[in-house]
Amino acid sequence: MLIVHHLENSRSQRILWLLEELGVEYEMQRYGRDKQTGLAPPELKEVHPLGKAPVIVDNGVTVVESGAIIEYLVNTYDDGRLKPPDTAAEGLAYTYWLHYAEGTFMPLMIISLILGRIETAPMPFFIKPVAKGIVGKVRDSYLDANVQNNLEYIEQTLAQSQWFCGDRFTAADVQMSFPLEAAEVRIELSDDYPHIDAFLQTIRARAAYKTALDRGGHYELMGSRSD
Ligand SMILES: N[C@@H](CCC(=O)N[C@@H](CS)C(=O)NCC(=O)O)C(=O)O
Repeated sequence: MLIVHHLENSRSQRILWLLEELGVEYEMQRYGRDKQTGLAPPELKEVHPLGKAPVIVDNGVTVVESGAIIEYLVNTYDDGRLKPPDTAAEGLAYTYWLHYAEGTFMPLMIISLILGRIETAPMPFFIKPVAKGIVGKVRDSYLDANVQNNLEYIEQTLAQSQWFCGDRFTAADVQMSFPLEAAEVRIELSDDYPHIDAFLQTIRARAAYKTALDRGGHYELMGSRSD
């Protein structure tokens, strides 16, 4: 039986969703985050040295890294529904978005999370304005423009077709769901990015997404509108 090591409120939620879309049976091992740090518990290091989620174990093979897990699952269990042919233009788009999610977009969300943590960290009162000044500088000189640029790019993509690889739903949409849910925690998407907002509403209406939510447990991403 395939095992998914699932960390609450995390990227591994989309792996549960993909498994539901594929109709693959799986067992779930659920881990809670440390209440103060938000980090994964040490037990996850027993599954893989990096101690991050998601991790899957299938037939004795351990697979980590969301994109690699998605490729493995689609190559092993899909009947051609969730991946466009390699030769088609959609095939290139599929590979692109599968990598883009973690390679380009998520680092911006992590920077945003860390800056938010610095702003709210307990520190001597005379350090606070200095810390806030540095955080503000990083936001103004790098983060905000990059997040906006990327969201505009994604918005244009979804204005042209309903899904990331054209008119059909693929596993690249599953991979892209998490970055967009992370962005949604920080930015009111419906104002400036109506197609991204519609994408999120559409995936949430899918039966497999809902089943995965029921199985994965409470799902609430870290970050806030001020991060
Ligand atoms: N790029 C990796 C990122 C893995 C990752 O950072 N996972 C987060 C969950 S959203 C995690 O395990 N965080 C807990 C921690 O860092 O202790 C992937 O997509 O699998």
